[in-house]
Amino acid sequence: MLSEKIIGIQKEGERALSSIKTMAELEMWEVKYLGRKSELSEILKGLKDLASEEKRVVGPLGNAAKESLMKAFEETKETLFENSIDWERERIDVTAPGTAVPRGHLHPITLVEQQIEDIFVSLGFTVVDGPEVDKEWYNFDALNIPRDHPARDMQDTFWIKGEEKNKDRYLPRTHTSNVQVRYMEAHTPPLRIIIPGRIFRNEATDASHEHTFHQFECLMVDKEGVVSVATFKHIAETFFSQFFGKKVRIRLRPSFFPFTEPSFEFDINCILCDGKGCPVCKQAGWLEIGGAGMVNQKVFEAAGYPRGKYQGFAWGFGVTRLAMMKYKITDIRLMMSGDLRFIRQF
Ligand code: FA5
Repeated sequence: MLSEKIIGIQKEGERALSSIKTMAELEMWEVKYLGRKSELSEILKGLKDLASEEKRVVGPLGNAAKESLMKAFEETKETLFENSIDWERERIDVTAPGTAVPRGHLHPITLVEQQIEDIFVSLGFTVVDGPEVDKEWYNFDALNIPRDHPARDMQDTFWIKGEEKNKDRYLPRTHTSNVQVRYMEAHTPPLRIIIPGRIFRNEATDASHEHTFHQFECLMVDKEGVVSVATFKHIAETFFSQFFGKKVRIRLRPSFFPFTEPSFEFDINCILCDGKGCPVCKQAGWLEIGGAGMVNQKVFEAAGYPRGKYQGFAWGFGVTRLAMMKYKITDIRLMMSGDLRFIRQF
């Protein structure tokens, strides 16, 4: 009796399975034929109450029917899944041309800044950062430029509204020299640092002057008698020769900066005409690059160093102007114009 019933269930289940078309139907089928409350499960649960002879026949038959239905169920599930995939849509054409991903790139000033940093790091210098908005003290007073001194006029300054009456005002720095005393307050010589950064000046702009541009500062300090003007000249010549990839000579001219004594402007021989004279160097054979000098003892004092113990040089120049020379750009205003036709050339 039970054996016939089991065979009947199996046949009916197999027939029902063959006409199933969707996953939802299959789930219902599973509950009906293999679920915990299915007829077949009830029979198998009741095996324990059967006489042992009957058990020996019904048991294996019931388990075989269950296994066979489970196998058929898995096969149908697989077939339904495969049929549900739209193979045409999923097809990947490996020969189709790819879509180019637009790539960004670095600004010419960043490229030049990175090259400068690489050269100086190879010479044993450390790259130091500093605030773009700083106290008046670090930008001026600590560098021997007191509030009412005419030297303040050398760098036209932007003042921040509301700061005018404050004793120690904040201002957008007018040069990277603001980091000199900041760094020396926290470090004792020997020190070799470079400070690249953005600076701000309240200036009328023209082809070679911007109100916002990049400068670069170099500071090397050691005990009295170790670092001299000759050290500066050697480092500067080594740097510019590496930067332009050819031998560059330096020329010093006497000048004045309140934070250096003696002070000089320095020129490099024109890299376009090699010193012969051309329109870029205005036939002089030399190009003005920056300012330099031996650090004034008053600056060391402002940093808390004892007078006369240390000696060093500092120099600064316009990174923006150096980038112009390198890439032969004739108008500085292009650099910050945001004009993509210009930027995309680098
Ligand atoms: C200074 O800013 C000094 N702090 C440099 C210095 C550092 C001297 C350490 C001694 C010791 P100056 O104002 O001359 O100096 O500017 C330095 C360089 O910045 C110039 O030689 C020039 O290359 C660049 N520069 C100055 N003004 C502008 C401007 N408006 N636009 C673009 N570049 C400029």
